[in-house]
Amino acid sequence: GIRVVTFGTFDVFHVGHLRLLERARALGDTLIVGVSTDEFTRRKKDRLPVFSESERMEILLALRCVDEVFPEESLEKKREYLIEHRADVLAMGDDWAGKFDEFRDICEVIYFPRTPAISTTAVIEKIRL
Ligand code: C2G
Repeated sequence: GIRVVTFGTFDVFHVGHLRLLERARALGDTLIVGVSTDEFTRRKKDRLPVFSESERMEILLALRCVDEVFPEESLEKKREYLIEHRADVLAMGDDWAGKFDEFRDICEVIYFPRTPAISTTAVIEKIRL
């Protein structure tokens, strides 16, 4: 079967995350999600996630569209992860458009349009008000 891999933090899970995962899953038979560790998230976003990596992985694994999860520790390991998980397709939201084209030598690389007007930051702001 076709193995699709995607990566992300998926903190404060929302419908933008869900739509991305469902579209990614629809590209193949198995969806494997690399979930950014707390430490990697701190470096990437300059703040700790609201939910811990084990909580975020638990939520993702419970979704019908997700088959497997693994911790993503850095951007530099992306090629390693794609090989290890035998990715046929790498699927990402288009906030990363072009950023992962270097992996087209080992898998198909697809960028999906982001769901407009929803983000973890927007959710945090909405609750804060
Ligand atoms: N997403 C989306 N629409 C939104 C918000 C997010 O389609 N409104 C998608 C993003 O494009 C991404 C996925 O949901 O593909 C996860 O988003 P984040 O948790 O913000 O992931 P990010 O921190 O960008 O991690 O190796 C790359 C990364 O670790 C990406």
